[in-house]
Amino acid sequence: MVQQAPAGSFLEQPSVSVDAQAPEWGSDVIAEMLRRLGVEYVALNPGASFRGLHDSLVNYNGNVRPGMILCNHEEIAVGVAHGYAKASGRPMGAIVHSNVGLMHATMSIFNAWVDRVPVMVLGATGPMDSTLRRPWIDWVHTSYGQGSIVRDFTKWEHQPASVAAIPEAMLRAWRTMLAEPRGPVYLCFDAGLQEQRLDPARPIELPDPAAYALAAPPLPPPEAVREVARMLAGASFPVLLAGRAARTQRGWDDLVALAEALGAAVLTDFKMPASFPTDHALHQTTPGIRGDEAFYRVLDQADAVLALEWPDVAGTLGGSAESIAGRGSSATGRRRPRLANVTMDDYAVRSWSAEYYAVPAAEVSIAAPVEATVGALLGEVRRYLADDSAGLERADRRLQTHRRRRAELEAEWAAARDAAWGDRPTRIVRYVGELWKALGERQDRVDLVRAPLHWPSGAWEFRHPGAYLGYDGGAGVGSGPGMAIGAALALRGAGRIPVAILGDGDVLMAASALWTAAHHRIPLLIVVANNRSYMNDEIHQERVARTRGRPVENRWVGQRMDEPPVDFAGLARDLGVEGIGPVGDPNDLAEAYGRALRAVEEGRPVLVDVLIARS
Ligand SMILES: Cc1ncc(C[n+]2csc(CCOP(=O)(O)OP(=O)(O)O)c2C)c(N)n1
Ligand SMILES: [Mg+2]
Repeated sequence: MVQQAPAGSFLEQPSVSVDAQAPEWGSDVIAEMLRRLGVEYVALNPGASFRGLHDSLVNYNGNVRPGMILCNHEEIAVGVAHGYAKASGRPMGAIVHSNVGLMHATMSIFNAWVDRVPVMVLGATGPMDSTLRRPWIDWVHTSYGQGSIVRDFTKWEHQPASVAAIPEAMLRAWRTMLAEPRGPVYLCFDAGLQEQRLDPARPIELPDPAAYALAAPPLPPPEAVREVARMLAGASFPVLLAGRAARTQRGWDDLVALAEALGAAVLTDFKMPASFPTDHALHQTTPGIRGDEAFYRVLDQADAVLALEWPDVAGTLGGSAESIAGRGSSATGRRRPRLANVTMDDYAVRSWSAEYYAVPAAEVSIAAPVEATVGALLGEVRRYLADDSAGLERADRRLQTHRRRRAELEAEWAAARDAAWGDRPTRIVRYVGELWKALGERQDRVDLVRAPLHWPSGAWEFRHPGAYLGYDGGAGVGSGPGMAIGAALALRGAGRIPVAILGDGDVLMAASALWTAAHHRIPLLIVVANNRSYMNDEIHQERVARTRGRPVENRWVGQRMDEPPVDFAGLARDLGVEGIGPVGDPNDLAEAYGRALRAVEEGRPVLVDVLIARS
């Protein structure tokens, strides 16, 4: 019997009552293992290649643990799982149809790979035993070695060859995706095996996952930690590059304590989740997708750098605020501070994509999780400085210098904000600043799950882990809506306010995700930063035109999304999400955001379309 879950219940989806039973069909084993692994949700778009599994999830598991999240594109389904894992630290599943669904999902799987986020992708194939194939479609949807299309950007892909082999394969997938560095895995289930009736005389052995401990992550070698502590404590201008550096409050607090003990400047990267309080005096820049002038001014002074899961250390040290404009970043050796690099990335180097970046000239490299390393470093640095009054004094002087510089920066940011506040069309400082103001006393409960590539300084502060979840890993447009909804799903019922500020191009590419938020009653606020253009690429065309002495006025051709403009609020409404806007007048933002935040607090997804300046 299908029952509608009462409004406000945790799962917010139909659950089916079923009696506890032993697996009868091959796919019941998969469903049973998902339950045993504690998978809370699977995001999916249906397909006959996993109709066996679909039946087991509904009629064997009762559509709980995992519950289905219905998506209208596989790219969105995997994006939902990606966002969920980022917000909760727990993986969920995504189920994709044989070959075609997996092909749709590839970009999102790549994103999760680059972002080091665990996602359990389950798929299917028509029967390997050709005598079991239905005419036509099972042949079209059978492929040999299907996982090879995602092999280069998953930690493991596999197709178990019997029902009895499924439990072990699922255990392997689980522990592999959770071992550091984390990442997505793909398991492909033969439709013939899913639909195989099990022989009651030969029961399948079902393991208790608790008996298979996950591997404990490596610890940083004490000698290496001591060396780095010496390097930092002895430096005259140490700098911390805080990348994916603090998942937990403990890690966050340790990093703050380390920076304070050293009087070190801290730089963050907007591609990475929040790791350091942006309103701290030692935070010496705006979190940016690339370094701005303030960022490089700090780096230019560094004589020792500690990089913590930082994306492209060599490129950063060789770069400048302008380096994105041209080709080739590095004047190699432009900056040569002493460098300590803490990253697990050496264990994720593969050949197909180059997200390993250039080899940085690190004096010490530590392949251990950042939080454990920072915790150990903090103890060592404190020990060094306890016996070194001159060192302590230097750290304190740096702290004062950074405080003064931070006050200068804040004055610059405020001046820039004031200058642009009244501009029409609305500038980013205004539409972000107004939202921060509208949040008011709710600021400590907001989690910014996605944001535009450019971020205004001093307009919004991150003060706890999860305050901002970072970018998508692979820089794939269309990832925003799914990831935002997945993060909001993880945060549902936790008293948080998930907010995603997404580009109009990003939303348009995956707009059907809005329906999923409406259908599953997932509260979140989506702000469309609507410049009616693929603006990032207009800017590129302008640069190329300038370099070539060609007319920059043509930069918009093949980039603009007007004539007709997209009515995002109308689109949202059509998909069951409350739509507000377009808001063209910046003075109307406060009211629009106020209304939207009330709706989110009442448990509804809402979209605000904000018309913004093209720049
Ligand atoms: C799948 C994919 N297609 C194309 C691109 C190239 N690209 C990078 S940013 C961008 C523009 C995105 O437009 P929008 O979301 O409106 O943001 P805006 O640049 O206007 O702020 C494009 C097309 C990409 N990164 N990924
Ligand atoms: Mg745009």
